[in-house]
Amino acid sequence: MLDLTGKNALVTGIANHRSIAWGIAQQLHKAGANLGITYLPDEKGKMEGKVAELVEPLQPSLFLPLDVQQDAQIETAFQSIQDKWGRLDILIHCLAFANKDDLSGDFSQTSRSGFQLAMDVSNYSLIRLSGAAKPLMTEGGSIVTLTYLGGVRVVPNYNVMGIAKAGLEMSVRYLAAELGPSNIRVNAISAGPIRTLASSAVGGILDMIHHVEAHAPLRRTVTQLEVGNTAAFLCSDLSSGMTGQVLYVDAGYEIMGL
Ligand code: 0WE
Repeated sequence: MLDLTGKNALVTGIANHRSIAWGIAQQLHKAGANLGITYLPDEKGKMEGKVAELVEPLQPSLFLPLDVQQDAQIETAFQSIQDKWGRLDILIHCLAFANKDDLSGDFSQTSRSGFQLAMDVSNYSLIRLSGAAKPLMTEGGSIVTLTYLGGVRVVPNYNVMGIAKAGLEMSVRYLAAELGPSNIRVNAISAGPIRTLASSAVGGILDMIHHVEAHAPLRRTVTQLEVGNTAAFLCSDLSSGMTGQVLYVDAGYEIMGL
């Protein structure tokens, strides 16, 4: 059934045990995938140590620094994949960033540099990593990214990230159209709000979670492992006929009008 044995999967975006990317990595591992994990390098190497310790039980065969704002790091990472694996099958993109100042207050006051930062990290990085992955996905492949409802509807304070996610969802469609002939599928998961390092830094996230618990059809939020299961499905042959799609893993919240 859902079998990823022999598949080489690169997972980006793990920061700690709450990361959605961590939920995805665990489910891909459970399905038998061979993992490569990237982390965001910092000066003191703190992140490297923390993420290395977290992912150790999954026995990744690659562990690479990757700051998607650095072209040289992207090149080095994919060279390492080429050298070590020869072939890539799965790319998991769980990266987003905006200045905290741009996630509250008046959207009309978004700075040019803040807009560019959000777009670069949260949208362009998918385009760039997909372009780097394409020549390595010689037996087809699956690319999965994470999006959020705030990219298609106005969610208070999501602001510039909403514009980045709207663009990201369109990037998914253009990439799906280009990469389809190479049997590389590109899809997005639109996850409901989850307490993570990123979302916990946002004022009012707990109120949003309580709102979803009260109003979503399933009367609860979703977990990182549930998002991970959908990612595993999108990476497997069970979804071989799907590309360019946005799948909502949100306890049904997206269907509600009030
Ligand atoms: O996409 C996200 C998180 C995006 C995010 C969060 C932060 C917080 C800390 C991007 N950059 C930063 N930069 C920081 O300095 N989510 C879907 C979670 C999220 O973020 C929100 C939300 C939700 C939900 C921001 C405002 C309103 C709702």
